[in-house]
Amino acid sequence: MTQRIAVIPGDGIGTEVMPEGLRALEAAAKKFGIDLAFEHFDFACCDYYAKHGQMMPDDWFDQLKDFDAIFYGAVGWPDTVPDHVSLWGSLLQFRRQFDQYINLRPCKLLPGIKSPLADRKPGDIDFYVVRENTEGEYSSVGGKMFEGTDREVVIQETVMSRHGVDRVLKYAFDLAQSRPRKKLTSATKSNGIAITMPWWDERVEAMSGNYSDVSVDKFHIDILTANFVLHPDWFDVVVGSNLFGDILSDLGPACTGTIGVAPSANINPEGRFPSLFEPVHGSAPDIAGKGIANPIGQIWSGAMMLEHLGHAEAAKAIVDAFEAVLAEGDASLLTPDIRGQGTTETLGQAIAQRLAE
Ligand code: GGG
Repeated sequence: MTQRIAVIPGDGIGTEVMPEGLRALEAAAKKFGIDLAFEHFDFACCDYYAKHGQMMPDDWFDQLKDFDAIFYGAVGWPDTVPDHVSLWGSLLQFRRQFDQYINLRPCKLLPGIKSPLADRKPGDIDFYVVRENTEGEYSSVGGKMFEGTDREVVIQETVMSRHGVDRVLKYAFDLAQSRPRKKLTSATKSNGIAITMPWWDERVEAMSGNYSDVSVDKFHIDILTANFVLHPDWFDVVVGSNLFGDILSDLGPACTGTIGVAPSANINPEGRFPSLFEPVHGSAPDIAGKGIANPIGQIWSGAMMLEHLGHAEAAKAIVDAFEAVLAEGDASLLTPDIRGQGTTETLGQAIAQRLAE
């Protein structure tokens, strides 16, 4: 059975790491006899906006809805399109219209990479952030009054629905239950944000009744971020709102040495719509065009995509391959963010070669 993948490199380093993501997927597909058909799209990027005045064509939903998955790079080129315009015109549309309500972001200290935290070794940091992905603080509800005057008022509402919060909590509890430590941490700020966040805590309390074997911790986001740095080994599955999950899933990988390796899966668990796989990092204009971006975030996202599509063995082979290359630590192959002198391509090629062995 052919599985159809929509490939969207996006902006900046997205266009540089995507070929390495595809190289790894092709090597894994060959090794495990998987039939993947890649179709490339030039929208959901700021170049498309420059030509068309919008990030995507009007019929983007129909063009993409029948794919088995979407493989995305990065979005954003603030010199030409304001970041909120590029993000709301592309990635956030995918997440919302394809109801990808889970954003699953593993955070793992990999062999050969030095954590900026003292004395941490692989195994010490190994947790998931489960980010609510379609509502919360990322809402389009709000407005401006008296714009441009000194009476100017701006309002943006946080939107939390029982349906939306319960389904992400259920996913996070299920994930925690499936892991050896069976531990769930919920991120809120219920002392300061006194309506939505205490209500989130109540939903966690209610859901925990169905999972007597899962231990539950609740933290305010401020001390939780401190504990990510001080005690990353405490965490197993961390669940949070759209904004808190976003922040935690940049901070977590930073504690593992580089955000360049962090993958993510934007999942529609029911499979009604395609799920989307992308590195956590953005388009990184500061290093774009230099060929030095770490491709592992894209490659690992490809592994998550394969697992989602039912190819767990091939997904594991990709992870094993990049872990082996990292463990060997040949600095001439590794990218500068992990203390190497290599390029996006040297690291991507080494991983694909290892996969082919
Ligand atoms: N590859 C992910 C990407 O380009 N992210 C850009 C970004 O700013 N994302 C914000 C978000 O994930 O909500």
